[in-house]
Order: sequence, then C-alpha cells, then structure tokens
Amino acid sequence: MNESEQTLSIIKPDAVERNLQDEIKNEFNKNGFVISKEKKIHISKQEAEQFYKVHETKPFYNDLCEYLSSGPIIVMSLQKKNAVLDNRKLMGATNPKEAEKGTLREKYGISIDKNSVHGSDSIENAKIEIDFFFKD
Ligand code: IDP
Ligand code: MG
Repeated sequence: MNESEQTLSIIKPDAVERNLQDEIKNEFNKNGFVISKEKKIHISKQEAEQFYKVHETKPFYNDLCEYLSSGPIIVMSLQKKNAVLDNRKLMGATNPKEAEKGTLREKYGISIDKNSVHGSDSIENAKIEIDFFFKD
C-alpha cells in the first residue's frame, strides 16, 4: 500500500519577490518532500477570493485576496508520508512572530499577512486545493 500523501504548498508573493523560492524548495527537499507538481503563476483577485473562500467572513479577507494576487506565486503539490501535517510543522505558526525557530515562517516570514508560505490544513482540503490549481 502506498501511504504517501499530497499537500498543496504556495510560495507567496512576499517570498517570490525576495527570490527565496529556491531556498524554500530546498527546505522541502531536505525535509523529505518530493515536489510532484509545480508552476509559477500570477492569479487574479477573483481567483484568490475563490481559493480563500473559507475565510470570506474574516475581517482580513479582502487584504488577503489583494495580497495573494499582488504578484507571482509558486504553487506546488508536495508528496511524502504525512505530507499535510509535516508541511504544517515545517511552515510553523501563521504569525511568524509566534513560529517556532527553524520553521519556514520564522525564517522567511515578514508579518502575519506576509508569511511566505501556504500549506493545506487537512487531507480533504489538500485534494480540493491541488485540484483548484492543477485540474486539467
Ligand atoms: P494558515 O495560512 O496558517 O493556514 P489561516 O488561518 O488559514 O492560516 O489564514 C490564511 C492566511 O490569512 C494566513 O496565512 C495569513 O496570511 C492570513 N491571516 C490569517 N490571520 C490573519 C490576521 O489576523 N490578520 C491578517 N492576516 C491574517
Ligand atoms: Mg489555512
């Protein structure tokens, strides 16, 4: 039985802007993830609104969608055993100020909104999010 799992990762505009994508991808590789799908895209605000629909009632929703569509991003499907949970651990807390030392958000994040990376929060959402960017 193949126990490996897929999760969606995004290198967000603040990190792409600072040219951190190779360094961050290297962190994924070092931690045992295989980047099975990858593309660099620049999404519209409407697409960001669809992607972050679960947050539509939050006060930061508009800024979040403006931000995710503000510049190029790298979307990836990461594969390994326990990919969803292990990627969340590698990323660290949403707020870089609270992220554990050595995590991606602690190392690269600038602020709670410019926190450099996205990662799916459940296996079910990972499937939905991978389909969102990689269907057809
Ligand atoms: P996550 O990215 O760690 O899963 P979520 O709660 O799903 O965090 O929030 C999605 C994104 O929305 C976060 O990565 C962050 O960029 C932004 N965000 C979350 N909470 C706040 C907030 O209180 N103010 C501003 N932006 C926020
Ligand atoms: Mg989330």
